[in-house]
Amino acid sequence: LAAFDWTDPFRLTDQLTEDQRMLSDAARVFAQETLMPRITEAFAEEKVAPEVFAEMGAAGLLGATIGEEFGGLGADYVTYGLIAREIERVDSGYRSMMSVQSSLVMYPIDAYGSDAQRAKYLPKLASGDWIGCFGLTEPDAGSDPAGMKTRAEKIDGGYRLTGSKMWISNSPIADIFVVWAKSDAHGGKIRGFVLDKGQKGLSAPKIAGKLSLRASVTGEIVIDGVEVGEDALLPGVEGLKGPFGCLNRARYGIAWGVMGAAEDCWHRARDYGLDRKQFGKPIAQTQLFQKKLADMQTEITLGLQAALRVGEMIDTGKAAPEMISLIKRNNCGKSLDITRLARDMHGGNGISQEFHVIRHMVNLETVNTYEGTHDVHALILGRAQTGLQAFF
Ligand code: TGC
Ligand code: FAD
Repeated sequence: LAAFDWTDPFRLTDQLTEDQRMLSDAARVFAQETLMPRITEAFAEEKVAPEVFAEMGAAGLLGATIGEEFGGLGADYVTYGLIAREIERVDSGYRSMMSVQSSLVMYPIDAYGSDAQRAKYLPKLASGDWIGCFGLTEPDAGSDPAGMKTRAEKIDGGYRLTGSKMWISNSPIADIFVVWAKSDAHGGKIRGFVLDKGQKGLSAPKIAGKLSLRASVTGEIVIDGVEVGEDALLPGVEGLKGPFGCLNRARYGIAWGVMGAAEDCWHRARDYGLDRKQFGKPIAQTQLFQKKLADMQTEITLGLQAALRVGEMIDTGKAAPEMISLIKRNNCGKSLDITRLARDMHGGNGISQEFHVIRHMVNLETVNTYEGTHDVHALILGRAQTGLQAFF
């Protein structure tokens, strides 16, 4: 029988291609060398850091699945997931910045945009020269985006948009705003629009007072009669399947990302338990401590294997949205449990920024909520099993 690698029980690494391993390793080096040294201060001071986008862009981590002709890597979705895992091993806020840019801004422009929109926006978004945001949620429409109030009315040569979006990652520093609105000219159907910073009536105030995801800036989008030309409309999609098509990709990336945060907490808890002595022996030599480590290892191993399976199905065109709900929900919930365990296993030190675990823990409260809450994904899976929708 083969030897057991406690850090990688099912030998995930052996299941990857050479290219996937190489890009994952490069993302890990970037995350540890460029992001890790600044995270404690960025989180504590809630530092807005637009330069992180250009650094990620230079490392090839923005829009990795987008074609090389537009500045992407033309990589597969397994690679995208591996990148998310490495960035979130440092912090969920940095992963959020990367996944909004990649899955929620570049993806819809690539998939639903015109040739002119692709040529105008994608290269600058890939390099990180431009920062993007995605406006779906509104003050009165979170889990139920169909209830959005933002409207696009037809005017000569284009549209006038009015409404407001809430809890939007990157919006205060964004150059590009992908927003979703009900369009009168399209029978009230939801359509996507690409707005540019500086357009009259468009503003994005920061939301202050966040105690989670503090390294990633979040804001509103106020759209007060913003007038745009026909060229601002994303021509290729209509209805809720537009934003949901983007969310499928971002939710999938989150399922990998949160495993990175959980792995960081698991390894830190193990190291701490080996060093810390109480009652004359390392706390890692107690049964309760080892049970917690075994639970962490088990859930992470299963969660990563599930994410890899779904990634391979996306790459071969066989994935269904419900598969993504299953791994987004499970991996977020399990990672949140793991970060809480790690916090406890560090004792009093666990609440200090120096030990990192409480930062991951409070971040994962957000990640468990955004992109569809834990319970909303349960309802999606419940509907798929029973044929009965229980949302309303
Ligand atoms: P429903 O009737 O289920 O569907 C309406 C239309 O949409 C289609 N559809 C999908 N298409 C592709 N992928 C999916 N996952 C899809 N889910 C639904 C569906 O086929 C239908 O199409 P059509 O052509 O028949 O009209 O719609 P519903 O209103 O009943 O939906 C209910 C529910 C709960 C499933 C849905 O609204 C939901 O998922 N709510 C959660 C909202 C959410 O996830 N918001 C995320 C905002 S963005 C964000 O959080 C970014 S944070 C990023 C970061 O910082 O990292
Ligand atoms: P609500 O929908 O009001 O939910 C509150 C509670 O009610 C939850 O527990 C939920 O599970 C429960 N609930 C709701 N409906 C039901 C039901 N039918 N049955 C049972 N329980 C139910 N959005 C964007 O569009 N773009 C972004 O970039 C973005 N970034 C974000 C960044 C951060 C830091 C945060 C916190 C949020 C972000 N969001 C973004 C918004 C996020 O997607 C929403 O917060 C999320 O979808 C939940 O919506 P809500 O906050 O309105 O909560």
